[in-house]
Amino acid sequence: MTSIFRNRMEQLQEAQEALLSRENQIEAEGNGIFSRYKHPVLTAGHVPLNWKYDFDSESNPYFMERIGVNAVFNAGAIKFGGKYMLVARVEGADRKSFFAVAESDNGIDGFRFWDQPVVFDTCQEADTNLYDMRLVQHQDGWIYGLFCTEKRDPDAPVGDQTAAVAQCGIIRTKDLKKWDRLPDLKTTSLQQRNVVLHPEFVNGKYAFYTRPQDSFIEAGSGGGIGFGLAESMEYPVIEHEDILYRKEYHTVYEAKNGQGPAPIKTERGWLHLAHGVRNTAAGLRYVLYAFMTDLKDLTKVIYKPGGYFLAPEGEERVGDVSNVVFCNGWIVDSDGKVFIYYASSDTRMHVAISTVDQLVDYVVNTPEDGLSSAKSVEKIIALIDKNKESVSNWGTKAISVNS
Ligand code: M1P
Repeated sequence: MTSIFRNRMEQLQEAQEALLSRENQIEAEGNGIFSRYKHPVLTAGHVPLNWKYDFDSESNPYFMERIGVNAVFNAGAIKFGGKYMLVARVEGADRKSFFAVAESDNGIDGFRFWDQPVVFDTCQEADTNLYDMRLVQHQDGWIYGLFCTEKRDPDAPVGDQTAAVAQCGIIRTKDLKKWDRLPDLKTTSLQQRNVVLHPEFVNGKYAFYTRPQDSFIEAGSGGGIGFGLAESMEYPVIEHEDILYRKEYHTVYEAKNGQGPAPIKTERGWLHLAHGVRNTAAGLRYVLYAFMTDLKDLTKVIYKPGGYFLAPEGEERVGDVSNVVFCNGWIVDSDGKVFIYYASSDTRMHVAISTVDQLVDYVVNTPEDGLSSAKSVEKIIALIDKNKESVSNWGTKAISVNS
């Protein structure tokens, strides 16, 4: 073994161990709705060295990286066996994404990847690229992983090597180790991305949140976040999609939107997190927004807080696809604590924490987008007036308490 090989290997191992064992810290100033943690929870630096380096000093005397990993982002999340599990999108230097499970004892730091990436049947549907898994523990007993499967558009002319088709792939498991591939979801839309399985049966059927789209990038006439039912997961076919949350002019989701993780059931309704996209001179800007649907009619939006819930901040704003936050995984603990796992700029994973109570308060009490500047000012004046009254009441109470 050469000294170059040994030194490099030891330095890299030491640096990685320091990263993996770094304690995370909650950020002091939050907005009362959620609190971010300071350090990303999962990055390309967390990928095991033996996925990238040849540890044979004969065949790799310079201890050179043989397989590059570009980014780790857009992870599905689930609590399993008492651990916080992320099924991350790992993107290689070759642009191909795949899935890998990382686990942590506390959900905020100490995430470590399992020994090897997730393996399942990827031949039957000829996927070129796979990404953005939504994990759902369904009422039927299976854990489903729904993801985007992408391939070159077979109808594109030879001169166009960028045109692609996106559809929803489905796998299921009982242990996060052995995954069975089911047929891809069929809908009447040309393409699909951001498809999420609802955790409960609806009228005895499987319910899906969809995102019909005209082409690979543009949602176009797809309209927004859709909803549809399928008889079975073995032959998943949605014959009709209702649009439950439409794109709308001059909102944070005017260009497109997409369901985030599966919604959380609360006493007031189903709590949703989604991403909204608008176009700017600097490119697309992705933020997260929240809403709530009716417990009985899942297509009825009952609370629609205006504006974004979480937008990229600081280093989150920079990465491979800058100015993006994206969430496809959250975990609710039995005490109501919610771990919101979100990716920034298609590069790394973060966590923010909240509670079901706080999130419900947020969706129920945040005013809707009035869709004009005048309406925004009206809302602020109403709040100022309310505050004047509250503060004067405080005075009275304070005096009566003190006297
Ligand atoms: O680059 C931002 C995101 O773009 C796509 O999301 P959507 O289909 O909603 O525009 C996906 O490729 C996603 O993975 C990516 O983070």
